Amino acid sequence: MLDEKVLVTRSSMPPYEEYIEAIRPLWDSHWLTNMGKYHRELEKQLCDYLDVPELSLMVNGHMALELVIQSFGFPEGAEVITTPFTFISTTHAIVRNRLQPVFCDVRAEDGTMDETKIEELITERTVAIVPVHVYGNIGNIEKIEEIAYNYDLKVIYDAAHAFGVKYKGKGIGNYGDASVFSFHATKVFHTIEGGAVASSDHELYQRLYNLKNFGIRGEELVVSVGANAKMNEFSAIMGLCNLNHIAEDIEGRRKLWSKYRERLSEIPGIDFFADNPDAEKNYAYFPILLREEYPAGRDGLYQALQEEGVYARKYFYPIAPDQKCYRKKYGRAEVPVARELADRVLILPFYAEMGQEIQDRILDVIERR
Ligand code: T4K
Repeated sequence: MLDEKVLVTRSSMPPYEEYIEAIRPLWDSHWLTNMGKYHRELEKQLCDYLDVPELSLMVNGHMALELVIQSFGFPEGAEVITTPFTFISTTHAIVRNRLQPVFCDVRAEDGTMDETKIEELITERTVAIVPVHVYGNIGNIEKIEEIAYNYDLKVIYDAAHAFGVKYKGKGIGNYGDASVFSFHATKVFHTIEGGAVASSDHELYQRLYNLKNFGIRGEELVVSVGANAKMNEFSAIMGLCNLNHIAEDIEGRRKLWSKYRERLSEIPGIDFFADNPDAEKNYAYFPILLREEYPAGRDGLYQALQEEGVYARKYFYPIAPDQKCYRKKYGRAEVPVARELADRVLILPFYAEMGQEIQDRILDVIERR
């Protein structure tokens, strides 16, 4: 049993003094939110890091997704093809916009949307495709975008897990009509809570600005009905500090990732998701898939790890359409691959600071079962 609980992840923290020094100017300026100086600086630095021309910061990834979907003005009840194998936020963002999610199955090799099953789901009511770069995996995005182009559909990527991923040498936020990142405390890069939309459509940013700031365009001018989804200055400064350390953080993850892969590859009954050779990874999560040859099975391993104080997670089980809030509403989705992956997947603890010792103990438990 480990002395301390080991959770699936642990927020990276910049050195205490660095953050304290960085927030000190706020005590002079008293300017804490509403697109302040640090908000603007973070947007600028993130455009560089993510290799995107423009970016709109948001209070969190979910609101970014909800508002970007809203910004396209789809008619109520229109259909959006999406993936069942995701965090519930993706589906909620569609449904809370009064749109109908249509679940497309995923690819066994990487958990991303199965591009060969999209066309059969398209109807005259389909308006968009919302795929997810699940765990930072990049699927067949060329084919998805080709289908969208042929049927005049928008492609909005949920890139919550894909911070910093590059595809064919370009920042992943350059693909589709828009991409949404999450900067939640549990992510590779975080602003405590936060998120952003990236798009190459300049007009979209005007609509997003109105949606995230009450539609206010002047002291006496409100041009549209907007929400409040602005990132505050404390969060923006956390982001700026975390960006200073992102390279070493990702390097720490890479080392742990290689060790996990090396030792787990020796164990019968453990599979991994395939890497896309054209994508540069961000080492966001470490998912494994348990097969019958692994005697304890997924749930047995989950339990055995907990007995040793290690809290792995079953992201994403049950799949979104099987959750209580959707089960009755939309009937049973025909997504056997997603259901099978959800039954087999386990996310192992994985964060730069975890260190070799804890990792070895986790690996020992997995090997013993
Ligand atoms: N789309 C996708 C595909 C997503 O995965 C997400 C979020 C979103 C959209 C929405 O983005 P945000 O609105 O969240 O920006 C966690 C995260 O809260 C969530 O951001 C993330 N996906 C999801 C996959 O994981 P939970 O319910 O598992 O969080 P929780 O509280 O159980 O935390 C997990 C572990 O993280 C803890 O065991 C310890 C560690 N942790 C947690 C917190 C809150 C920390 O180290 N520090 C912390 O402050 O959802």
